[in-house]
Amino acid sequence: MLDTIREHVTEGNIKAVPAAVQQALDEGFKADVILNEALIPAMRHVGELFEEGEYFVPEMLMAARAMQAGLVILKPLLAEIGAEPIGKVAIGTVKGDLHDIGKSLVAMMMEGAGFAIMDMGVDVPPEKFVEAVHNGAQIIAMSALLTTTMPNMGVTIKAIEEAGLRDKVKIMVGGAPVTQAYADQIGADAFSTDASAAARTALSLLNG
Ligand code: B1M
Repeated sequence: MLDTIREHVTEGNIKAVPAAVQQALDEGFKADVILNEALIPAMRHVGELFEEGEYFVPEMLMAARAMQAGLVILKPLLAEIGAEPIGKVAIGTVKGDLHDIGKSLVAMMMEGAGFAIMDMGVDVPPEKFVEAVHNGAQIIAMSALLTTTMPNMGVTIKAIEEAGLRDKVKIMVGGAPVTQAYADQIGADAFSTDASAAARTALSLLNG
């Protein structure tokens, strides 16, 4: 049954995943086992297929949505058994920037990796990121798609510094115009090129 769920997620079969998850529960599989041994490994595999050039953004989005359809069923049960997320990420597209798709993909891949996600949406001002750190975010993940909005990543990092919270949080950045050199220049802890790499980066930030 877990193999079947993994296959459906990898294929992005949004209808089949919830049905298979429900069937697994009916057969006695525990919610955390379905999460950790089917949904999360399937998304990891999808990330690998993306990095190998076998999958593109649409396939990755379909898989992420299929996984989320399964998560809808599991979430209340996971809360009941107290399965803890591995960490808390607050993610948003920076102030002035309305591009949503890449940020949402990153959020989905991170959720697939086991993180609790606070998705703050688009056009997120620095003070909202600061508030997220106050609310327990261990990682701030900022996306920007415009060369004109990229500087707001640096402004946000400064705001977090000025609030005296810089040592309480790891900060990662990404988006089409962002580079490692830029991330270094503004004092971010990490940069990733795509959603799958971002999920791996978040894991290593948390462990390092
Ligand atoms: Co706009 N747009 N857009 N746009 N748009 C771009 C970005 C642009 C490159 C198009 C172009 O001119 N060739 C250009 C930017 C130029 C620049 O600054 N260098 C541009 C422009 C100019 C604009 C407007 C200013 C246009 C105008 O009104 N004159 C305007 C700005 C609005 C605003 O934000 N204030 C605008 C508006 C829009 C739409 C609203 C129409 C729409 C967005 C809809 C939406 O998001 N809901 C839109 C779109 C769709 C695009 C393009 C075509 C596609 C962006 C996209 O979704 N890509 C884009 C051209 C292009 O990229 N080819 C373009 C797919 C997505 C999966 O990729 O977001 O790069 P991406 O995310 C990747 C990685 O970057 C990475 O992982 C993701 C998945 O692998 N990543 C991270 C992203 N965030 C990350 C965070 C991380 C790590 C990795 O860690 C935290």
